[in-house]
Amino acid sequence: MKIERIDLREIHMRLRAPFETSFGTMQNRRILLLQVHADGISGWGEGTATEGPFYISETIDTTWMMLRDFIIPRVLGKQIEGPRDVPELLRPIRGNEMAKAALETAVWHLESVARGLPLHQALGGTLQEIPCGVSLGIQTTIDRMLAMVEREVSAGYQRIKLKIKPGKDIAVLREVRRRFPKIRLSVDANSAYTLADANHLKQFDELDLLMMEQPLEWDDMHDHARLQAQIATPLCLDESIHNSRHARAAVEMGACRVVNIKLGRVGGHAEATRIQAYCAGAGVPVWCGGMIEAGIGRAHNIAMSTQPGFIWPGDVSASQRYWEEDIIEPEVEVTPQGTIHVPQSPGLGYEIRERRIHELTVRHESHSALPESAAVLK
Ligand code: OSB
Ligand code: MG
Repeated sequence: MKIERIDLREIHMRLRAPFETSFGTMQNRRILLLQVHADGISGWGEGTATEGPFYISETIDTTWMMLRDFIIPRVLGKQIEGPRDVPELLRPIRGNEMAKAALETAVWHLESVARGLPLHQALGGTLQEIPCGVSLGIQTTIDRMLAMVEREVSAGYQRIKLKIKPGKDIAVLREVRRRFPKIRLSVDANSAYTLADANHLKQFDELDLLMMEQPLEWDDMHDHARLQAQIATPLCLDESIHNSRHARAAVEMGACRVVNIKLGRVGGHAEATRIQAYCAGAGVPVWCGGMIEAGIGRAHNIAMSTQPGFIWPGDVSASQRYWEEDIIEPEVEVTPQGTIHVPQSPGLGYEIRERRIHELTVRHESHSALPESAAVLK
């Protein structure tokens, strides 16, 4: 296929409710969408960077800039065999995984359309139905958190994850565990603690948690290994894992016993596939993390999660938990058993609501191979 044109769009969407983590609160989501055109068809990818560099270092504006100035020029006009060529073309560019993933995932979508295959099949996925969990933001009161847990457990979700930070942790957790003694429960600190908090975090062992996600600094595997040696709760790394080398290092040094895979954070489907394969071989469960995606990112997450290494329920939940109206048709729905049926039609398996995307667009650039490399449309 020859990459003829790449469209970058920024859309604005408002979450139905604010989402609070240890690094801040979000409600207005600025989302980058990328559409790649080749051989008369197109594929879509979604950038997952947030507005500020508070989860990992990338932001929507750094991803836009890296795509425009470095990534798109390396692929535009090129004849490629398929999506597996994309990481190779981008190898000289260091880091910037979320920017690369927006393009790489779009090329996977395009190829699956070209081959008439559902994306999950093109990726080698086998599951027809994936297990789902939810990630609940920090709440102002324990009662509010209990009410949210109640709602999601009743909806069928198979795992409840609570965002925590110092001062908003053990008391809430004890109450949730007392009220829901049987549920699969986990926590995510987004790097809000230090190794000096080890004794405090050790108290969490009494709560029978499935895992504790990224308690320490985003780039500190060494201290995670030291913490894991002191606590029984399995650690899961999110922010620290940007590629399969990181996953192997973390597992080998004992920095985690579970891995969260996010397509954006690891640079796309090829690397996500490699990480889950390594983890499956090492006996380390992986699960699909979320970045408050709109429907295109959500559909990519679903396809990714059909691979055999994805053992635990992901943070992949119904569109309606986030948005009044999503950008795909049908929207992502979750069964009363807390699963998503993987769509079996070619491509993403969801139609893209291009009119809706048009309405939500605040910026659009079209980069063409010929005759000019870039034309700003809006
Ligand atoms: O750490 O998993 C995280 C959202 C934004 C940034 C980081 C994280 C999250 C979530 C939300 O936990 C998961 C979702 O519901 O999409
Ligand atoms: Mg996380």
